[in-house]
Amino acid sequence: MTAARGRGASPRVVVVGAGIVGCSLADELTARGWTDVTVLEQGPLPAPGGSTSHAPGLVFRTNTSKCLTEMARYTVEKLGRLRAPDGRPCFDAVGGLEVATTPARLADLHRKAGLAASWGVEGEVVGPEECLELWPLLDPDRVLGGFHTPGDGLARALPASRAQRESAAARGARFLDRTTVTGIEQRGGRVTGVVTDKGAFPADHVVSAAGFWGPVIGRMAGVDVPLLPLAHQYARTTPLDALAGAAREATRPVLRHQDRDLYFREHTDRIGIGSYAHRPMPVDPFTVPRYDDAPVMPSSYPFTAHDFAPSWRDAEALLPALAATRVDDGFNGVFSFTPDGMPLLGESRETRGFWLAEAVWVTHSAGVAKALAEWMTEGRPSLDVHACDLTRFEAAQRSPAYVEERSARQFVEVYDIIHPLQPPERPRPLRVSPFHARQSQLGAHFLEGGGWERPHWYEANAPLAASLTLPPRDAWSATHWSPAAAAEARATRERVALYDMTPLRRLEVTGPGALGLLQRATTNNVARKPGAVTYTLLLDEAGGILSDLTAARLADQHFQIGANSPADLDVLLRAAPDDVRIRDITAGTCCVGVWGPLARDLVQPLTRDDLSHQGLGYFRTRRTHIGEVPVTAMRLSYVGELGWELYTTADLGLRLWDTLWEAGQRYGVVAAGRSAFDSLRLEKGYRAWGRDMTSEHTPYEAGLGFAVRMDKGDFTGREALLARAARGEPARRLTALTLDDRAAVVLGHEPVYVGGRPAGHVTSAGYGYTLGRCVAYAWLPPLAPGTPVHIVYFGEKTAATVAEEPLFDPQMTHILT
Ligand code: FAD
Ligand code: THG
Repeated sequence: MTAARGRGASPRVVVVGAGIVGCSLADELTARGWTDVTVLEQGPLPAPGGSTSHAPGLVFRTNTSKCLTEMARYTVEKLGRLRAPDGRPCFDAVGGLEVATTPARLADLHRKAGLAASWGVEGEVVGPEECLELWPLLDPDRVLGGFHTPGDGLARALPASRAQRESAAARGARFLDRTTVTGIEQRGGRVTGVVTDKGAFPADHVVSAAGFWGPVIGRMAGVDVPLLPLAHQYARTTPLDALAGAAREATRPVLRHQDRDLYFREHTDRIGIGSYAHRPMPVDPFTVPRYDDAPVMPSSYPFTAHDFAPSWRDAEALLPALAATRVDDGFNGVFSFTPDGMPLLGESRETRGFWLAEAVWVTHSAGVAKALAEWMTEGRPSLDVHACDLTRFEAAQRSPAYVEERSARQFVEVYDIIHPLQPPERPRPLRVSPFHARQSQLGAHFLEGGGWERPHWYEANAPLAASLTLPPRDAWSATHWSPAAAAEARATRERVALYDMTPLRRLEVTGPGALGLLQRATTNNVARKPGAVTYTLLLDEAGGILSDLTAARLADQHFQIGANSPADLDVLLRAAPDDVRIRDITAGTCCVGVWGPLARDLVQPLTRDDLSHQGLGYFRTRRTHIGEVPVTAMRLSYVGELGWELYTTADLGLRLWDTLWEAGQRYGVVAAGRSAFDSLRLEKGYRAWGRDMTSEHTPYEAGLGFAVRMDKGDFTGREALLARAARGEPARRLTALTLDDRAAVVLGHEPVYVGGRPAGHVTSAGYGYTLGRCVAYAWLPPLAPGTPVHIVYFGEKTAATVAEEPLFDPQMTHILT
């Protein structure tokens, strides 16, 4: 497409929507040299009537997600540099204050302060007096403390949109308002342009930055856009005496009262109040009135005072001075929610050249635009954005029923204290493995991931834990945890356990070009004889880790790939020539991991094939039968024990489980869940992609250099790795730590200090039951084993020590038997 337009010509981009996201994207694209950018907007500029047109613009950067925090940080920096026509910056760093009125919230603010420290956001938990100094209108009897972030504040969304529009226009971008996109044209699976009420616009790339109209634009392109527009109430009070004569729009920090789902900002002599406390009020994006037909603007619905009444009482309780005021004006403003609260970014798998920049807050707008512009112009964003990747939702998770249920839930829970393992309640169960009935009988405590019901531990194993001495846990780390997990870990190390590996993503790569594709797309040498399994990495062009894979060569032209995120399929599909076929076979198949020193005693009698160490060595695969069930057996284990992953089709899964279960009774087999699984892999030092390493890290930094074969010929990322190696030692490493106090635990995302100074953050962590202490992996500068560090967990310091890897079984005696 691009080539047809001649060498050097800038690709033609059409951006749908001139809200803050569309304007920022045009700016970021043109800043990177793409000049043929047309932004089409159905409403009138400068305030076209989408969510941006009335956003109160509060920016709190700290988020559980590092990616969102970095996007917010960039937005704040950029808007701080931009000037509005009145000469003032587009960001006003009045600071942020989140107050606690309950002990649970106060504890959570300490956790949040840890997140802020991990992601490099300045902030501190302050006492009630300091909260009152920052916000004198607060009721002194109500506030237990607060989290103060001096760099947060107010984004001026419309001036910021305008400033970015102007700089984009100066570099050649066109902005056409009162132009409604009505269709997306495509040929051969690629976009070729858009149709509007003012004519057609050819394009090589179309970006939907249409805010809550995203599903409407998506439908034109045949792409699901899993977001739900919801109305959210915002009101402004009548003037307050206490603010009379205020010279500036705002001087006090933006304020959150999350125990009551409220936030506040000043509007010179008034207070603006936003509420998430009311019922979810979904809006159908297909029937939203057009600009000229809307009473105010399309994103603004009439204020429903009765919905606001409880919030008003809560606001008055927090800020008693409000009693002398009332709601002067208010509205129900519409914006987007997704099933997991994260934006929807990236290029569609079905329609190439069709990109989404949807469900983005003002807070993250410039950061999102930068990431997407990098992605479009350079092929990758410099930030790890996998948590925002639109491919993360599978078919069932894109169904309207699912999107409505989950997205409304996100609205309700937006300010709730949510444990990192907490699964949403509905709609469940959604995806289940063939073993689900047996797991339920064993009292599985199911958590959910990727729509799958995943046993975390089994209550049936709780009695086994009675003989174990386990240190007591704090309430937070004891949530979604059970001593049964310790018993399951122990049984895996001492006897044998069955693990449901069904949710592990499986891709089938077949055809004459299969080997060539995997050789070019991944780092290890997979040109080995059928029967070999290879641990290999997917890198991007900059050498960042997109995934770690196992590639099992089942036949000359047939590989089975053990993968991580849905994006892995996209990466391979993009790189695949016509003579390769790639299918995601996860849904129709299943897998049991049988691991432990007695695994061979259990499995060998069930098959006529030789499963001895000589018969099927480590990282080897073969087809065999377990009883009646044809299986593909792969001798590898993420838990560091002898055993196999046994794959079969979904219809035979239950039979496979039952056969193994029955045969295992005399060996004391247990069913074991992810809680034990995670503990065991941490002891063994096996990294979890997405948590321990991402596209922001190279294999050498992540300790995965052993999976890179520089001598095998060219592969994606090789050049970049060479260039980086020439620059010397990596400045940071994924480092194993053990906690000094045997009773201490951390869970991940906590800040790590070396010599008392912030030095990095914990990626994943868990109690190592074999080691008898907590293991934590962390990104840190290179440190010698034995170096003392400390981690901060809920505001408390806990001592830890840099450990030598692997922590468990360095001689491999548990595996090579
Ligand atoms: P929009 O601003 O909605 O822009 C999309 C544009 O696409 C619209 O202008 C629309 O007209 C155009 N469009 C749609 N369809 C077509 C078509 N077919 N053809 C041409 N153009 C089309 N965020 C924060 O970070 N902090 C806050 O404090 C905050 N408070 C909020 C309070 C309220 C009451 C509301 C409603 C939202 C709030 N938000 C806040 C969220 C924030 O406003 C939005 O997330 C953000 O403005 C979305 O920007 P956007 O550019 O993606 O979408
Ligand atoms: N099983 C299968 N595929 C997978 C995983 C799995 N793909 C995704 C993810 N999990 C990959 N992660 C790992 C991590 C470590 C190992 C296997 C998969 C592993 N590593 C050994 C080591 O580091 O010593 C062996 C490496 C080697 O010999 O090259 O076993 O769980 N099917």
